[in-house]
Amino acid sequence: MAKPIQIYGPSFSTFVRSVMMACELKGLAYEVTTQVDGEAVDFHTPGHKAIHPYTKFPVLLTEQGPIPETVAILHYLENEYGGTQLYPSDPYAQAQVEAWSGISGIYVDHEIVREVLLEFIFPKGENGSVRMDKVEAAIPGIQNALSVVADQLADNPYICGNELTAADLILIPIIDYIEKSEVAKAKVAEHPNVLAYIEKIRVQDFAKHILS
Ligand SMILES: N[C@@H](CCC(=O)N[C@@H](CS)C(=O)NCC(=O)O)C(=O)O
Repeated sequence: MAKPIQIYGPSFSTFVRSVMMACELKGLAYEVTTQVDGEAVDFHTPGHKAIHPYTKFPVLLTEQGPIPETVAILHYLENEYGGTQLYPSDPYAQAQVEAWSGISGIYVDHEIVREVLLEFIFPKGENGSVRMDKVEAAIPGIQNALSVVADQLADNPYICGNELTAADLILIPIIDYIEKSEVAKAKVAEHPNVLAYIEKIRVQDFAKHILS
């Protein structure tokens, strides 16, 4: 029996979740791990730097060596394995998936995850408190990101059209977290199509255990 695919990182990470969902869609057995070659490797240590030069996760651990960066991992899974297709074959459609993977993983991630959600997970205020002034200042960014997503979903059930693609896998965990957050749940509700999008995804088999 083939060894399960090894995903280095914590399962709460949005990008780790993107890779987990890709494995689910492709019917691949996988493990989320903090070990490399059978040895525990703590985050942000030299061992982590050896597999990702900026000590980020996820990193896919393959027989041929580590693959850092979510987009590279998703492409690898697409090229190496069968199962649900995550990238369309038409060049223009594929470029749209690349574009929306970048927009989701860089700009939407920045405005929602880096600027707001991480402040709740790793509060940097006095005595470990959440810096609510920072959070308040970031609300327009959340609104902007949600408007961008809502506009893109205006005519389509998925972020790049009628089919779920790799770009959705990058976006979904971000929208899931922000929709569950007290601070911005109401902002998501202002965009019924974004709310409908995440609610529709949450009940699907590939996502339900990961997003719960
Ligand atoms: N461009 C990277 C971003 C990965 C990333 O920022 N991951 C976060 C977790 S969601 C992380 O590694 N955070 C730890 C850190 O920044 O030290 C990718 O797409 O894989």
